[in-house]
Amino acid sequence: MLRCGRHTFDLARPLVMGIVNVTPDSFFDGGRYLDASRALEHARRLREDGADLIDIGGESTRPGASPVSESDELARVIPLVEALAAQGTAVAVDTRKPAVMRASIAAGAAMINDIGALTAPGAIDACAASDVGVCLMHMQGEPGTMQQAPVYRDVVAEVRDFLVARARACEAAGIARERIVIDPGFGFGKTLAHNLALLRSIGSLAATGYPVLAGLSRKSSLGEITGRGVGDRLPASLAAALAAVARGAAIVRVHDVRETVDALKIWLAVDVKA
Ligand code: 7PJ
Repeated sequence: MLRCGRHTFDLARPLVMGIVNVTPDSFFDGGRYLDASRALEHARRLREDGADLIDIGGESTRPGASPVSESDELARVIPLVEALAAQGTAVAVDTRKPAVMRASIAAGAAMINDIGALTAPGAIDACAASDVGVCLMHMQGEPGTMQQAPVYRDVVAEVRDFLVARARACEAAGIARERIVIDPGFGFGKTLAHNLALLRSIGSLAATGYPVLAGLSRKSSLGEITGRGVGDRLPASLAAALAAVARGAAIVRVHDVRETVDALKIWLAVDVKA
């Protein structure tokens, strides 16, 4: 079971988190949903398509993206969180800023999804003061420069040890274990080889006992393998989502919810879990 505010998820089947970026510059949907009503409409569509959670991001973290101020991020994100939460949608907010976390939680967010794994001062406390779920993601370096020369001695062990340490820090601060998700952070300070090693080893991350979220949707590693641009990575993304789930991922974070839900239905029909 995963507890996220008033939402409780059964992890017996994989969950789908649908992505809505309200940014001018995200790599796939940047600029498309900057208008709040369009973002809301897109989020509703993703819900209808079968998303269990909607992930709202107001800060692009792609290499070279410009930083966003706290007030801009709040203005982009909070109205959407309020509107979606009021409809009963489980909303995750993708942010690194404690002030955005606190405002999102007050607006009804179910989960805080932090690519910084709640390392900002005050971030753990902002989440511990509520009952939201938290997604702790691994990143090497900072978004602007992380892809320049990522180096690991043992990428799987380092990512796993970091995530377990962050999860323990959250538990020590009062965030119950059932509220915690871990994420290897595909593409965040990782080469293709690092990403593949982590994908192959999702089972060893899942063996920590924390549910694992995998975010591979349309990422550049898929482009490196297929030679396709970001707009032509849907088949690769579906294959990556299935590969992750087959190795024990509990949640997949995707742009293409309808297609992913269909792919998972086939996988579930074959790989029946009693
Ligand atoms: C991830 C994320 C991811 C989690 C982004 C993109 C780049 N949050 N936020 N995991 N990626 N938890 O949308 O591809 O992989 S931003």
